[in-house]
Formats: sequence, C-alpha cells, structure tokens
Amino acid sequence: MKKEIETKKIIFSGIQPSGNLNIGNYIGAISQWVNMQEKYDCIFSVVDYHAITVKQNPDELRRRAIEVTKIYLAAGIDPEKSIIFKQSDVAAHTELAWILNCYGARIADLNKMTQFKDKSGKNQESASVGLYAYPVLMAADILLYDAEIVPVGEDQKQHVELARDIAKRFNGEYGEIFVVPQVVIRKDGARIMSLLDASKKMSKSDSNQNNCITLLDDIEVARKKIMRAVTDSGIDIEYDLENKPALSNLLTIYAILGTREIPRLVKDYKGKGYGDFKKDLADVVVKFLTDFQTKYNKISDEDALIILELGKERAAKIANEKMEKVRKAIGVG
Ligand code: ATP
Ligand code: LTN
Repeated sequence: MKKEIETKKIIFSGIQPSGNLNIGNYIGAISQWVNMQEKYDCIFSVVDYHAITVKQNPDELRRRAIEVTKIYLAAGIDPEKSIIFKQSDVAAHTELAWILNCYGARIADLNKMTQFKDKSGKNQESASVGLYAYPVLMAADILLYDAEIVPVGEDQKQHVELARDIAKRFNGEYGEIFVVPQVVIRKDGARIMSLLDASKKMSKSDSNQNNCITLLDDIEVARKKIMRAVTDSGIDIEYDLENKPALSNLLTIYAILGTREIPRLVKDYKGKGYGDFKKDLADVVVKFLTDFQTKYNKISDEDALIILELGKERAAKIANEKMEKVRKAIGVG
C-alpha cells in the first residue's frame, strides 16, 4: 500500500527589532506561535529590514536582532521544530518585494493602509517610500515560503489581506506560483491597549514607555507601571469594552498571563476595589516576567547567533527555490 506523505501547513510570522518587545507583542503574536509548533511547519523571522522603515542606530539594530531571537527562544520557540532566522540574511525577501512592487501591489492598495497613515501622521509627504511600501515587503516574506497561515495581532490583519490580494493578482497573471495566505488572530488579546490610554494600542515605539510592560522590564518598574495604569470611572471590576475599556484591557492581560479566565476574575473581585485588583494583577505580571526572564538570561548571544546561522541556511533554501520559479515566470535571471 502506498504511504501518504504527510504535509503540514506552513506558518510564517515575524517581529521587527525596532524597540523593546512588550506583553502586547507576546500576547498578540508570540504566544500563538508557541502552540502552533506541534501542528505546523513554522518559520519565524526577525524582520530587520522592516525595522529600518524608521531610522535605526546600526549597533542598536544589530543588538536588538539578537535580543528578539533570544526572546523567541525564551518564549518557547524551539529551533529543532521551527526555523528562526533574520530577514536580512535571506536576500530573496528584498528581491521579491521589488518584483511585487511592480507586479502585484498598487498605489490604491497602499493608500488604504491605516498603519502608514498612523505612523506618518501629518508628515506623509516627507515619510520614506520604505514606510509606505512596507506591506509589500511583508507580502514577500509570507509568499516566499508558501505560508498558509499568518498568526499576528489585530493591527496586522490589513497587511495580510494585502498579501492575499497580491498573491491572487500575481497568480492570475503568471500561474499558480504563490499560496494565498490566511490571517490568524487570537480571540482575546488580539489588541492589547496602552496602560495610559485605552484607546491606543500598546506599542513598542510609543514615546512614553509607561504605556507598556516590556518583556525585559525591571520587575519593580513593571509593578509600578501596573499600579499607575489608568482605570475607568466607577468602582466595580467589570468586563465592558465600551464603558470600561481600560479595566477590560487589564482583565484581558490578567486572564492571559494568569490562570483564571475573565468571568472567574469578575466573580472573584465582586465587592473589591481597583486597588486590590491592580495589586494582584501586578503580582501575576511580575510572576510571568520573572519566569520569562529566568529563561531569557540562560540564553547567550552566541547561542542566538548559532541559531540564526542555522535558520539562515534553512530559510534561504526554501526562499531561493521560490525565487527561481518567480524569475522564470516573469522572464528575468
Ligand atoms: P510598533 O508599535 O513599533 O509599530 P509593534 O509593537 O506593533 O511595533 P511589531 O513588530 O509591529 O510591533 O509587531 C509584532 C507583532 O506583535 C505583530 O503580530 C503585531 O500584530 C503584534 N502586536 C503588536 N502590538 C500588539 C498589541 N498591542 N496587542 C496585540 N498584538 C500586538
Ligand atoms: N509588519 C509586521 C511584522 C512582519 C510580519 C511579516 C508579520 C513583517 N513581516 C510577515 C507576519 C508575517 C508588524 O508587526 N509590524
């Protein structure tokens, strides 16, 4: 009897080494990835060419790429199961991005990207072309590896949808070269909000670092950030996104980093005030960070560099094969 060859679905995702990774990045992205490793073939990238859409200090950028790799490892990404690599180590990413800029992406698509509008603000005319075209590079990342699933936080949904459109458009013209990817977003925790303003997403590039808890924050600093987090008016601990967005955000963080689900927490805090709630939440966050940092501190920079070197070879092999097909299809190379 013929044995069926089992092919697992491919997952691709990445994070920019552009600042201190925070619990929003962990909850929205990395925590999903860890669980996917058993079922899928996973590829996780440290996307440094995305980081340079905003000016970076060269030494800092190099250091942060290693830091993000160590964070992946500490969070439980297993290099035996998954490919971990740095985007700039595989030249195919920028090469494909150029081709997709010509044959796939349209100005009208990019004009709809809300992240560009948010990030460029009033300075759209002076923003770099890289910042504007960055979703095309993201599409290239995904399409190079035939990724079917892209696990990200809510803010990246629009970019993955663009990658789908680009893949379909290219395939329509040149044949079935790319797999059309699908976005996967957590049900809870897809958008962790700032601790200082519950209408804004917790962000690593926010000028006020009190907006977020970073994964490598000093434990006592993290505790203070929670105690100072804004809450809504009223006295009851309730999950109500419309009327109590700040508290609902804190409840989400509490449930995901702790062991009790939101309805249970609401029940347990009935009759108690915000002060008690925040003190306990700070304990949960501190425990999470302590465990995380214990793992992180055991990983050396050299370990990370070895893993990136290995990942580079594995990723390049896949990406280069895809590029052969793409070049042939469009008549270059
Ligand atoms: P920046 O704010 O500097 O743009 P970022 O914090 O959004 O950076 P990215 O590298 O752009 O970080 O995102 C990495 C991953 O983390 C993406 O999948 C993104 O959707 C997710 N993510 C980022 N912020 C949050 C958040 N507040 N809640 C949930 N997921 C998030
Ligand atoms: N643009 C993403 C990071 C990113 C990404 C990707 C995520 C770059 N390439 C490919 C998923 C798949 C962001 O979070 N800013």
